[in-house]
Amino acid sequence: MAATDFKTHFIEAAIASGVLLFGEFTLKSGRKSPYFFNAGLLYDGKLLAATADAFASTIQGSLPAFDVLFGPAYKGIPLAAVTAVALANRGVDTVYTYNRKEKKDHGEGGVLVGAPLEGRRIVVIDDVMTAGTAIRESIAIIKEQRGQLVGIVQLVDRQERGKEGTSSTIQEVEREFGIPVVPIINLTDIIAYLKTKGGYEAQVKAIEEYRAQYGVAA
Ligand code: OMP
Repeated sequence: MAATDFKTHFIEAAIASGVLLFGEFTLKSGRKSPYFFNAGLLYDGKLLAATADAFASTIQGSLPAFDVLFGPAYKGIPLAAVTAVALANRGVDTVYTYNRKEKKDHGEGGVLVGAPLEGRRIVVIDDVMTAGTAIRESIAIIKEQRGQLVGIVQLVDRQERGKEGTSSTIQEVEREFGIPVVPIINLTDIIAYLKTKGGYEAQVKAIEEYRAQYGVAA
């Protein structure tokens, strides 16, 4: 499937399965948003397979060589796992790791599950980027474990302003950590889909107002 076909198909399926919702949502950053992307509801096998393929293509096309996929808890965990499978199906051997939200002090213990990160090149696979708090938490874990971050792939870039307030969160993270951050879909794709589809005029209006307040130019 071509990249644009994937985007249209993915946004359509995400709306149909309630992964992409319209209404009033308070975000982690405190911003009040007229839409929300809930990767926790991405439980349809076919849609997940298509998502894994998109992650794999993005990694192969836009990111440097790496050793480990890191999927941050919770929503990044299945995304990293299915992406490792999609890469294996393409003949690319890789390993993946995720963190626990709670540190375990019995059994095997520790904060990480999966491949060790120390001394290895890491790509982060995650769901949504808004103001950058979640991704900075992941980067801190990788640093603590002495892994080398080489790139980030996000399922959805909301194209919002970062903490500094002028450039986008993605640009801020790229600058601060000197690595590429590549989204699979972004808000521009979502708006374009809604406009082409028709019948979403009120939602588009609300999203464009929100974008005027918190967004950055595409
Ligand atoms: P930041 O930490 O502000 O970048 O927000 C990203 C996190 O917010 C994601 O990892 C999600 O937990 C959550 N989120 C969504 O899942 N979907 C959205 O559409 C928006 C958010 C959000 O709260 O900004």
